[in-house]
Amino acid sequence: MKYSSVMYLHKGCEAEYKKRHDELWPDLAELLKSYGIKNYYIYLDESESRLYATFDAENLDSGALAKEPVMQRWWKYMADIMETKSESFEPASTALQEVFRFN
Ligand code: RM4
Repeated sequence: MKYSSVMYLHKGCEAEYKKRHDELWPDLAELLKSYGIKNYYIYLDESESRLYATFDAENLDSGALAKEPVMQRWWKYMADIMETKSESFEPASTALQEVFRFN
């Protein structure tokens, strides 16, 4: 299954966001892999500072992933440059609906 969502970056943080992902923590990469996440892409719309994310996973337990210490540490690390949910450091996001696919 393909997951797609939009996240909200603080204006002026585009380069820092890319830098942090270019230097993605190896333990986070391992964690995402262990949850079956692959083909993970994040695209930036510079005009709106929006981040469009898409990845593939089967039977993803997103609730369990959200509780993983490495995931929580990463979200906290990213929280100074992204909009987060009010009750946690998890990025605020909106799920995107698939309206077209051409394979
Ligand atoms: C993003 C955000 C997402 C995470 C990726 C790796 O900035 O924190 O939740 O999956 O990084």
